[in-house]
Amino acid sequence: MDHSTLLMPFLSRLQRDGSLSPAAPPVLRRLSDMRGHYAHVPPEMGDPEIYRVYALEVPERASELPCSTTVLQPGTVGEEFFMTKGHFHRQRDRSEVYLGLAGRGLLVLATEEGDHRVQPIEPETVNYVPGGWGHRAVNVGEEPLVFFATYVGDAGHDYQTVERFGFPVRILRGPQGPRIVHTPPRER
Ligand code: M6P
Ligand code: ZN
Repeated sequence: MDHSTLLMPFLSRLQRDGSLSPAAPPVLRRLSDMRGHYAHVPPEMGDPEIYRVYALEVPERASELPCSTTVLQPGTVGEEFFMTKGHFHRQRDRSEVYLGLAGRGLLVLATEEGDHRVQPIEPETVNYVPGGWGHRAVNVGEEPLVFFATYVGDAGHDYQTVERFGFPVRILRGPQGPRIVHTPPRER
């Protein structure tokens, strides 16, 4: 054990608004931070907050388990439900776990080969995200979607792959609830 990198035990509490306290200042993602992610952005949309991430102050190294909560607002951009950017792990084989805390959402998982899965995220769900699977959360409910995440510390975030190739499906508001729409590679 390398005692020079040993952390002190600490406690953080989940707040009613989904934040963790103490935690680092939240990372905020507005619509303007998500250029290229939504299929069609109506010009009159303004620049709403889409989500924020509260992360514990843990170094991103292999021996640690970074933890965060994400608070994803309800709403749509055109027909498309509010969602996170989504990412692969830079170190592709690193895994992650999501625990649903509040609201009603879907987790879209995809491999670079084009395989995909869609799973619920809601209170009492535990989503296991194996290495190699890109992941994006989508709020399909009327309340903020709140979930807890923890992942292998040296995973890293690769956003570029999602920006270039998109996900194989989009989640749109339909008359009978969320519609999962397959996206041809050219239109992602
Ligand atoms: C979860 C974790 C974080 C991630 C966040 C927002 O809290 O997976 O690592 O940063 O969701 O997702 P994204 O980084 O794709 O915007
Ligand atoms: Zn991740």
